Amino acid sequence: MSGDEHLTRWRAPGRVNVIGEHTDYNDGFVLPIALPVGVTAAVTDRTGDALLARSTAEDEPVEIPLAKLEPGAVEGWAAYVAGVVWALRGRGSDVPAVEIALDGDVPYGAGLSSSAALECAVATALNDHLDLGLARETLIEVTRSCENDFVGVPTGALDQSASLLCEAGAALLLDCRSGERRQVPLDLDAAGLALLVVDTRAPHRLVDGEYARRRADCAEAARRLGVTALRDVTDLDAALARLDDDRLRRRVRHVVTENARVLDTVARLDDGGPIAAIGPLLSASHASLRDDYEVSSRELDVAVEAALGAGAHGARMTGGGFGGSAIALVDAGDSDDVTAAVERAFAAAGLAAPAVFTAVPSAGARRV
Ligand code: GAF
Repeated sequence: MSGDEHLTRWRAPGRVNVIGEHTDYNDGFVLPIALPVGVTAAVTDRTGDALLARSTAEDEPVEIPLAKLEPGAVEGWAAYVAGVVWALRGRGSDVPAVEIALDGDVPYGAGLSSSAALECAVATALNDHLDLGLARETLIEVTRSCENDFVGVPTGALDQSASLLCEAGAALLLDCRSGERRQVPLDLDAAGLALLVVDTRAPHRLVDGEYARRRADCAEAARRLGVTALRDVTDLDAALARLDDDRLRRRVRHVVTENARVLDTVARLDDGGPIAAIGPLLSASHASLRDDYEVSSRELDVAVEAALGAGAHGARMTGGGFGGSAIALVDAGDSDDVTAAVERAFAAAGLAAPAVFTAVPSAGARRV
């Protein structure tokens, strides 16, 4: 790689979603914060006609001929790099041979958006280095296309939006239908609170088909109800009465009540009352994801129950589920006690020890 003066370095963060789970692909609302952990991408020019991707986490770099960039041609971590270049070129941006070097500290498989952080770091670094002039909204489309069309995981836009649009000290309220958004101040420190992240270390994998099945359930329910997306269900009782499939009824109930909980959460944050008042909404979200949407796991349930038992104001799984991480809103002074209670509960349940850390609402993707 050439000297440092030629480097374009961008860092894009992982995220936790405060509330609004499995609502993004139903045209609904989400409320994520960016984490201090992230992925840094450095871009340099190179001669020839191939892309070179290297990562400090991997032994070998991967070289990908630009002419061979197509879905299925690259596997593993390098697919997220290749997919961003593929999506940029597909929409007419001229991306020549470059070297992209990655470094990161988002725990992999923890449901904290390590792949979106990687995609967004690569996209913002290339946008800057090649002077592509693309707006953040376009970069969300590019990175989501990488994930959906190149890597082949049918996610919504929550993770990429969080990584690209979040600001320090705030949660991002995003309407996934209109793209309308607003920063909602979230000064946990001043409120004497802490948001704990419990990485259950039970690998979260969206590629196993369960995520796609939830999406298919929602699409089918919307079709039977005659609405564009479940976001459009305004009378939940009437909608439930029209569906005779119990599984679809539960999926609909989760999405509709979850959207309402996001808006309630924001209303409580807006009204200047105690931030801790959002706790019961977080816990209700978990119950809904566990019972109606069926995306929780034993580890996530143990984490949530132990945190609540130790005095957390609210707790829930965050992200896609099926493993990954939970969050707990606690009095800052109780952080150690809640952490110890969660660790004890994992040990008592015969589970491997979780990793617990504090989430601080941090900046979205930026040049470093
Ligand atoms: C994963 C997906 F990538 C997001 O798009 C979102 O659907 C989330 O699961 C659930 O809210 O993180």
